Amino acid sequence: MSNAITAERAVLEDFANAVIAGLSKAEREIPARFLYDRAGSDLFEQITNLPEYYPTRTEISLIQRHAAAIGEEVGRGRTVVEFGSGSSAKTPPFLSAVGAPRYVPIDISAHFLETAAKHMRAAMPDLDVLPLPGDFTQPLALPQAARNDRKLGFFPGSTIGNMSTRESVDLLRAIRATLGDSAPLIIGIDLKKEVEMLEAAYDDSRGVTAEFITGILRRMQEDLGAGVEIDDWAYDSFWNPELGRVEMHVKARRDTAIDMPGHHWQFSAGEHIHVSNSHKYSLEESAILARAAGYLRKDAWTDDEGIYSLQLWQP
Ligand code: AVJ
Repeated sequence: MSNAITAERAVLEDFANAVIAGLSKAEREIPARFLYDRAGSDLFEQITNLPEYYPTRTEISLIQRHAAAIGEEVGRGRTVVEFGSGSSAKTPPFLSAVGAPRYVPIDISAHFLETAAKHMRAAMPDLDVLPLPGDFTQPLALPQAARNDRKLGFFPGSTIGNMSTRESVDLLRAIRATLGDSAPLIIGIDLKKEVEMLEAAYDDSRGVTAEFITGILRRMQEDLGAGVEIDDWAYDSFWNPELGRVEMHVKARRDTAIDMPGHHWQFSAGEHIHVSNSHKYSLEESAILARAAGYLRKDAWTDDEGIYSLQLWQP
């Protein structure tokens, strides 16, 4: 059996186990990482281009504006290690601005990693690209050739927003372990702001986010053969001020059920399944997050409206 098929089976088993565990809890949930299959990743890509979804374009303009100064500050010519590189769309301008000779993109999806590596080699022929497939929530061994390089971590996209603060601290400590004690980290962090702007970003007028989140039910049908009446479910999202996050749920429009071999879950009208979170931090809170993970926040660049930040952390 090929490695690709073995890996795909492991993902499906992981998905099935997570669905069974999550739907059997009192507070029903399905972890957000399962949103990003091929169709889901395409939808997320569309989200990043929506007028209401401010994070991507704001971050791109912050990178354009400040990457050269970042290069001066940390010293040009470091090997850039990107966590969760995905399609690496915003990476080439960053790499040129900081004068990176070598690039190590890390992603759990070997498929996206290969696409990104190909794209990057075509865009920057002089760059040494060493893709590393893996789960960066755990400390990883970097490719041999990059191990003794001066490194610069790059963690854009406000990916930590998906996790609770607890989980973020663990993840950031793993990143610090992967990079070593002397490598600075450039991280994108979305900031707290007016509720209206937050709620619109996660419930856009074209319904792309609704399709993305309810897509978890489609994936359960397609990949697990689950019995789900998709029309019985609606998208529901809201700002949770106590926990400082936008919550994304699917909500039963009427009494309904979900079935999997050996399992039957009943839902009353109005019941929720929690699918995703997007945590937001104030600048002060993000400095505390840095400290908890073993970093000092050296700089935070924000846009004129103060809605998003690009930060430089030093171990
Ligand atoms: C990929 C976690 C940064 O929280 O803004 C966007 C995910 N979900 N719309 C975010 C997401 C719905 C996104 N992150």
